[in-house]
Amino acid sequence: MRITNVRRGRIIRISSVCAILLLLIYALNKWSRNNIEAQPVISDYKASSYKSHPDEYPVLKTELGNFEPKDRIVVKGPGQEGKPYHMVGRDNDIADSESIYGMNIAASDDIAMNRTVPDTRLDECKYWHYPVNLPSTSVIIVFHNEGFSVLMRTVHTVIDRSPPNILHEIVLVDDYSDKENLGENLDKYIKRWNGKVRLIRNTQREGLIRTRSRGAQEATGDVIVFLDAHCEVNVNWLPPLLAPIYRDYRIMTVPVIDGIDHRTFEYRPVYQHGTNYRGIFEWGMLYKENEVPDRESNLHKHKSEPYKSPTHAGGLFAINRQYFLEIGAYDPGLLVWGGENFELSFKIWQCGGSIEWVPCSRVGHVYRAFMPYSFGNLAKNRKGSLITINYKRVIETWFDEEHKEYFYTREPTARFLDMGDITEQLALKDRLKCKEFSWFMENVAYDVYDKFPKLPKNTHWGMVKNKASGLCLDTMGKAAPAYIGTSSCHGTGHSQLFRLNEAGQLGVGERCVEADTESLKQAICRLGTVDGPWRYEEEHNQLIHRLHGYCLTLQAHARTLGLAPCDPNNTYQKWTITHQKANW
Ligand code: LR7
Ligand code: MN
Repeated sequence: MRITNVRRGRIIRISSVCAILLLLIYALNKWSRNNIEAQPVISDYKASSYKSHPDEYPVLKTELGNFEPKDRIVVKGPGQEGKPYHMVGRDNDIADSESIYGMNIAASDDIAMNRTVPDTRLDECKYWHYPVNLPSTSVIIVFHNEGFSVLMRTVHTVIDRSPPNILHEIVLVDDYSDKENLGENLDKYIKRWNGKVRLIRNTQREGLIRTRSRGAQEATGDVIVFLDAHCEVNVNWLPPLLAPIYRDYRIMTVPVIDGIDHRTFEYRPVYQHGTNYRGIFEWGMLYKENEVPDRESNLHKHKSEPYKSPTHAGGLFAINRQYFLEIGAYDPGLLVWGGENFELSFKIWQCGGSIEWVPCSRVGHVYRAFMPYSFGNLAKNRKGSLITINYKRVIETWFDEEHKEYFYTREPTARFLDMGDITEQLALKDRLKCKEFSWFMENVAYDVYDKFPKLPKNTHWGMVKNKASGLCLDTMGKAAPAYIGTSSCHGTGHSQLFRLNEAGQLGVGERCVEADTESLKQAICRLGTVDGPWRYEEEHNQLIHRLHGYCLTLQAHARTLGLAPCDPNNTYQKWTITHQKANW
C-alpha cells in the first residue's frame, strides 16, 4: 500500500470543514432574498424506459481488472504524485489567491494539468471486473468564479482517467462568472477536445442547485456525474460508479472523496485506510459522517464493495439522467447552496431508489479555506438565513411531524422563516407514492439516533442576557472548542442563540456549554448525548450547574464568566433567556 499513514476519522475533519463553511454563511445571515418565483418541477418525463440489468454484478478475480490502466505516466514537476507544493518567497501571490478563490491558485497554476496522484484505493480494487456495456456518461461541472487552472485540471483528469467510449461528454455550466479568464479564454481552451467538452452559460446567477438541474437537462448521456469544479479524479474512478446504476437505474452512486489541500495542493486521503464511512445528519441538518454500522457492513463480503448510505456530502455523485429528471431533479425552490444533498437523498430513498457509496471510486476535492463568493441577488428581500430556509423546505417536504420537531428544537428560529411554496414538492411526493420518513429512519438512517438521539424539548431559547451588565452570552464567532464571551445583545445570527432543554443541556448550534469556576466554554456536544448539567432557577433567574450547585456568574471586573456560589442578591448571576422574533 502506498498510503500507510493512518488519519483521524472523517467525522471530525468533515464536520470542521463544513462547520467552518456554515459558520461563515451564518455570518451572512442578514442576506435576504427575492420571493421565490414558483417554478414548475420537471415532471413531464414518463416513467423511465431505461433498462436495468439485475444479474450483472462486478466480479472479483485474480487478474487485473478489465478497466485498469496498463501503464502510468509520471509527470515531473511541482505537486507530482500529489505531493505538497510549497511555494518559496511568494507570500503575496498566496495571500491574493487565497483571498479571491479560497485556495492557492498560484500554486495550482504551476502544477501540471496531468500530474499523477497517489492511488488511494484498497488494493483489491484493482481486481474487480465490471460489465463491459456500461452506460454512456455525461460529466457535469457547474462553476461560479473558479480558478481557471483548477477548473481545467478537473476536466483534464476526467478525460485522462475515464474510458473514452463511456465518457460521452463533459458539460461545463458557468453560473454567471465575472472573472475575465473564464470568458473567451475558456471557450478557446476547450476547443482542443473537439466538442467532447461543452460549455453553456447562465444568463443570470442561479446558484449551484438550479445550475446542476439545468446541466442535467442539457446533458445527453444516459448517466450524469456531477463534480465540483475543483476536483481530480483518481485511477479508474468511473466504471465502479456506473456498475450499480447499470444493474439498477434507481441507484445513485457516490465516490469516496479524498482531500486536496487548498494551500499546497497535496492530494491525500481523509479517511482512515480500510475504514468505510457513510453520510448522515444531525437535527440541525449539518452533514455528518459515521463509520458504516455492522448492520450494513455485515451484508458485504469485501470492504471494497459498494454499501448503502442514508445521504452524501452533495457535490460528487452519479445518477441515471432520466431517473434524476423523473424525480423532479432538485426542488427549484432551493436557493444557491445547501440542503440539496438531503433533498435528493430523502427523495431517492423514500420514493423507491437507493444510495450507494463506492470505495473503489476515489475523487479528490479541494476543501476551501472559506467560501469566497457572495450569494448575489438571489439573497434579496428575504430575511433570515437562506440555508436554514432551504433546510426548512426539505424537512417540511420529507420529514414526518415527530422529526420536524427535532429540527425546530435544534434550529428554533426556522419555525418563523418563510420557506415559500412547497405545494409542488408535496404533490410530487404523492405522485411518486413515496414512503414515510419513519420508514427511512428505521430501515436506512438507523445509525443517526446512536449519534444524535431524539431531542428533548427546549424549556428556554434565545439570548442569554445578564441583568447587571445588560450583556449577552456570545460564541464570539470562534471555532469550538473555545471560551464563550459576552457582547452587547443583538440576537441576530446564531452567535447569541442558546437553547436550554428539558434534560439540562445548554447548547448553541451543535455545541454544548461547559463550565468550571474559571471559565465558560463551548465544545461540540458529546455524540449520543442530549442531556447536560444546567437548570434554570425561575425565581432568582439563575443558571445553576449541577456540580456543587454553583451559579453562572459574570465576574464584573474582568468580564470573565465562570461558576461561583449562588447568591440570590447578586445581579451578576441573574440571566434572562428570551428571543425577539423581529431579529430574524
Ligand atoms: O452560486 C454558486 N454557483 C455555482 O455554480 C455557488 C457555487 N457554484 C459551484 C462552485 O463553483 C462549485 O463548483 O458549485 C460547486 C460547489 O460549490 P462549493 O465548492 O463552494 O461547495 P462546497 O464544496 O463548499 O460544499 C458542498 O456542499 C454544497 C451544498 O450545496 C454542494 O453540494 C457542494 O457540491 C458540496 N461539496 C462536496 O460535496 C465536496 C466535498 C465535501 C464537503 C463539505
Ligand atoms: Mn467544493
